[in-house]
Amino acid sequence: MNKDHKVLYSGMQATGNLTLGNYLGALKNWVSLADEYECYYGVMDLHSLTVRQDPAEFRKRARALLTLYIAAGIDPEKNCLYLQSSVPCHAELAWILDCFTYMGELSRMTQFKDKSAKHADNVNAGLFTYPVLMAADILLYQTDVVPVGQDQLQHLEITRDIAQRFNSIYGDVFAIPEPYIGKVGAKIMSLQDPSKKMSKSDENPNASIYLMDDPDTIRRKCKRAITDSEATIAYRDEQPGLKNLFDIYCTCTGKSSDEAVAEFQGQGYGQLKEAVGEAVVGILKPMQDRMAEIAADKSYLDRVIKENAERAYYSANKTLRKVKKKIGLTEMPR
Ligand code: ATP
Ligand code: LTN
Repeated sequence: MNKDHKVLYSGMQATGNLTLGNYLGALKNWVSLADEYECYYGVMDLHSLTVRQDPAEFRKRARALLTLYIAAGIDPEKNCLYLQSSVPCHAELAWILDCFTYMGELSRMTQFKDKSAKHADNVNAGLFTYPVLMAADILLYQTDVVPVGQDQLQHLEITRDIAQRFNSIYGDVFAIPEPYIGKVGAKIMSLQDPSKKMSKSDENPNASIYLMDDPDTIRRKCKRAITDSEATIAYRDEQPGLKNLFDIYCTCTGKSSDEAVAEFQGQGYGQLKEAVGEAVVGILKPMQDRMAEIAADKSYLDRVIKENAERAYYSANKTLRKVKKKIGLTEMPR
């Protein structure tokens, strides 16, 4: 981990089956940032508790997500990959920051409004204070940049507001984080409705390619992707289904859209869909194989979980101790 570099923080929730959208839109970019920043990537298992989880399934899922980070190419020796719940400072700072956050601010969060409308039977207080826990995640590590999707920008904004409010009372305790907007904002759309983003909560399983889909399923989903009846190979907004297939193809192969359009000129949509399927299999299959290898070595993963949590705790606790001292909580006598 490069301590001379700026600090980068991000994470994903251990809920649902991750899709190709999560990989191409987030995880793949994280891999390339390791040399440039001191990176912390959390498995946000405390955030997942806003929804009821099956305990055994949940425990497996959190480990699997950490395994996926490693299999995707994030080196756990150079970066800090850890489970949020292994570092108690997150929950502790979240409580303190709760007392510096207003009900009115939290009521304006669009994710809260959306999710409480969707899960009207379980609008718990955790769902309401979710952004404060996220602020704690980020602020504990003196983070400079946070790569997040468009939907999380509002949470980053409230994080900055809370940090500035705290700093204006107690001095410069927290670094003020900036959003990190990736170079290619690969937003992958649903294969069945290209006006919607590919999402792990989509009810139609053909709409999303899951990272754990086997090669035949991936090929089949690509073949069935919705295109159009124009029968012309082009990369343009008027043909959104085709454009999405090109986006997937280009992000998987590293080709530009011009190169890809030239490659398939004169061919049918069927050939393009086949090539997209192969390109996705070419990326996902090796990653799945690596995941199986890592998962088979339980002691390796246990060691990664323990060592990285210790490193994360060391950094997080430095900030937490400073916060406690500033607000006047009693330090443990030596
Ligand atoms: P949900 O379906 O539950 O809303 P999601 O699939 O949108 O979940 P998140 O957990 O909200 O996933 O996002 C994890 C990360 O993946 C975020 O950084 C988000 O921007 C990114 N991401 C999710 N879906 C896509 C997509 N279709 N294209 C690009 N990036 C995506
Ligand atoms: N809310 C985010 C996950 C998340 C996160 C974070 C992202 C929790 N804490 C801190 C960046 C930094 C999501 O749902 N994608």
